[in-house]
Amino acid sequence: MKKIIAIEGMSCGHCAGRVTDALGKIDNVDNVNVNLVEKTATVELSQDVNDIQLKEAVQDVGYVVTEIQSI
Ligand SMILES: [Cu+2]
Repeated sequence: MKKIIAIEGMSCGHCAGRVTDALGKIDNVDNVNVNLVEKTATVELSQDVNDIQLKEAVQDVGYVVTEIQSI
């Protein structure tokens, strides 16, 4: 499954790298793709990961999650 995480506050490749690393460390997150223009991170999951866990990982590195959508 995939989830699209809407994130406020990312402005450059450094931000994208921080978010990618933070999400990539979570168990069952197989792949992370940050889109700076759309202000999203798309995560591919081998098993469901709780939205709260995704949100906290992003917020711990300094960005704000506004929405998480399962696709
Ligand atoms: Cu930045």
